[in-house]
Amino acid sequence: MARKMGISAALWYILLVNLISVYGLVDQGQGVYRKNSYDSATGSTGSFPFLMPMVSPKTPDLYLCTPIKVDPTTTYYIVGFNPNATMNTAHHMLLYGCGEPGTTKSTWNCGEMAQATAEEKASPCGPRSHSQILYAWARDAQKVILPAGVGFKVGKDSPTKYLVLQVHYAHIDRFKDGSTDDSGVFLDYTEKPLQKLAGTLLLGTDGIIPALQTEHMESACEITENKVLIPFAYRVHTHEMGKVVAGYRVRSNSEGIQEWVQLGKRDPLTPQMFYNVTNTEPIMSGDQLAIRCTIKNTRHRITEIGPTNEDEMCNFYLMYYVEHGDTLDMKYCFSQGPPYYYWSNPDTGLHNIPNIEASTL
Ligand code: IYT
Ligand code: CU
Ligand code: CU
Repeated sequence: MARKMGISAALWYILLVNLISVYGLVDQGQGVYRKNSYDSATGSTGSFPFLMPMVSPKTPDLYLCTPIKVDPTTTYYIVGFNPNATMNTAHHMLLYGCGEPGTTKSTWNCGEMAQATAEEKASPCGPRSHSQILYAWARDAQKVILPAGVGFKVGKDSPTKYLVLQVHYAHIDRFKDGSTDDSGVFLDYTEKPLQKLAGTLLLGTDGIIPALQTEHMESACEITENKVLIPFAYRVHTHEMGKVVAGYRVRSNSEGIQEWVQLGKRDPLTPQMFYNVTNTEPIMSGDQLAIRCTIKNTRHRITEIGPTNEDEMCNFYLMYYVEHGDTLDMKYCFSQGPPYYYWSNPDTGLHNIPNIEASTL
């Protein structure tokens, strides 16, 4: 929430910084890591404020990132996300789990759409680093609590060594007088080991959409790891020409007929947050996961998959947990997309494909 710089804000900031260094889940930069003694003793939940460090963005549509290094001596489990933002200030927020942050700075420009200007910019996570989205906020979305006993593992025993918060500042009028902002998210966490671990799988496509055409951008992967996944949330992402994004679990029944069970289906131009899946039935080895984005190219030229608003994207994030053991080694499921890959290609092993546009499936 935006705050005017003043004595109260300055005091509040000092208090916050103190709070971080004493009760730190994590620390900025190369600080000292302190254990959260009350937490490890009782197994209770702590709340870590992961907020923008009082920034005052000066360019419209800025995507700003700020990192925190997770205390590498301890394993933590994030069990809830409590947003501190309003849509008057922040257009969206994404929380990334990274192996390395995109830069060593305390804030940087990290827009996927940020064009190659003279200005420096970098992705939320470092190049070739482990990277996954843990949380997404838009449009005054409420607090998110993971299912009971489920957590995202971060820190010592996890590839997530840093958390990076991205805030999209669409309108900057309110910062003209020097006001500052501390949008972000309070992370509910525990040090008590949790059996049920949360993970995200990102399905998507590459490809091109011919001028003035509606394309189906499709991808599918078989789960080959011997794990049982309980899906609980999904998020879709396209740019402005996306019409529908849908995801399915595909499983052959005893007659050998493939049954398509919907995991989620949305208009991607509604707020791109995580929503509850439409079906929480387990996903098992041998099942396929299949996604489709329907994209309508209204331009008189080809549109490609790419990072800017002149390009498109087709993404379906599936958030799941496992009852025991580790999350999937498979983190991505991308296809070449149109004009090469379609569900209906003979070599995909997909049959009984639903007529998505016409049906409620
Ligand atoms: C080419 C593409 O589809 N990019 C997506 C998905 C993506 C996300 C992550 C690709 C990689 C990642 O490490 I995390 I490699 C994409 O950029 N999606 C945007 C965000 O920038 C992540 C989105 O809002 O979903
Ligand atoms: Cu945004
Ligand atoms: Cu995108």
